[in-house]
Amino acid sequence: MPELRQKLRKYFIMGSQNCTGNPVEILEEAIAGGITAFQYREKGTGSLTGQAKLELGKQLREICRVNGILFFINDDVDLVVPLEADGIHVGQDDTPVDVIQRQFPNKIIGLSVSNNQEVTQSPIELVDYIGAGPMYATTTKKDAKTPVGVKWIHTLRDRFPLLPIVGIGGITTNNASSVIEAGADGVSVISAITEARDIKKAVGKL
Ligand code: 3NM
Repeated sequence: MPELRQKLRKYFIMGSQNCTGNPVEILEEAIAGGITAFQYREKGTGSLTGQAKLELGKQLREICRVNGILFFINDDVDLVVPLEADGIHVGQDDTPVDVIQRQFPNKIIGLSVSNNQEVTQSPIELVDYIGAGPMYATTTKKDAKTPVGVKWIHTLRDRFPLLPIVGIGGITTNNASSVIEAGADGVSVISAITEARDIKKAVGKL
């Protein structure tokens, strides 16, 4: 578990819909900058489907494997086996955690929680890490909830002293340190990397 906490420190999430440039090059630059985990999230307007989604996933997966970076799939249960993912991340409205845990007993499972009610209704004991957010306002996820701020990290850390926790949503090179100082093990970001003018520098500052 301490090892997972370290590996979630700089957790880059991306799909082709988030990239103006080549996703493969963006991932390679992010790795050169020092990301520690990657999630393939091919979702929303402009995202790839079917074979194209699988093919890009295979390329990104291979880059992570070669570089020793954890590779996660966002909710896309069907991609876990073909892409040999290390883990899967789900939200409250996705495939239930207990179903995923039974289907993939050896995969890392991440779950998003935004409030106490979601914690109460979730089997946290089956989860390897939690994503807490949105920390700040974000335009990347169209249906993102109201920002909960770093107070939510404090609340979760008090309640789960040893569980790996990552903050997500609206995290930038300027506010990432507040999320870590509040008790998170890592920061999950999309636009802070995909929209950075200098990706390597941006990752360094996260
Ligand atoms: N999940 P950016 S917010 C994928 O609150 C995602 O659960 C969120 O993008 C949640 O780093 C979000 O560009 C988008 O704000 C994160």
